[in-house]
Amino acid sequence: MSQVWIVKRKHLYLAAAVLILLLSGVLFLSRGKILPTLAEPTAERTIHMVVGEFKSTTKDGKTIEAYRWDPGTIVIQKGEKIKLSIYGVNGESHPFLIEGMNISGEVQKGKETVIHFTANQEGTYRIICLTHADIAHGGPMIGYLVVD
Ligand SMILES: [Cu+2]
Repeated sequence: MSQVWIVKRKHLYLAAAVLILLLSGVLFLSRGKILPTLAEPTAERTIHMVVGEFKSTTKDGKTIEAYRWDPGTIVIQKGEKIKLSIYGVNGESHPFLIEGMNISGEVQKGKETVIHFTANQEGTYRIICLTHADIAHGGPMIGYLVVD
């Protein structure tokens, strides 16, 4: 006895339903893969700084120098997660604070200092080395974090 395939309307509906389910499943999964990249603006951004030194000799033979944060100004988006990495090249130690952000730390020669923060308020924040804060003390070692 040979079998005869009888395609009923009911079967077509069932096949269509299964196909729609499979397609929506594939779309849902691929959508899930795209979403994390859409969420990326909240990821932490790394900014690199170096401690350097300007040094010169005046006409009368006097050596003058100033330690510096380099770059001297960084621009941050309001609400952006920041990883600030500071590498100490010149000078043994630079204890610092960031005004208005309740952040402090120390940069040492040959070492990387890393700080994490999110600036939620617009403004210009100074990063100040407490040892070299002005000209009289081998500075001004002051940098500017512009949050905008
Ligand atoms: Cu310093």
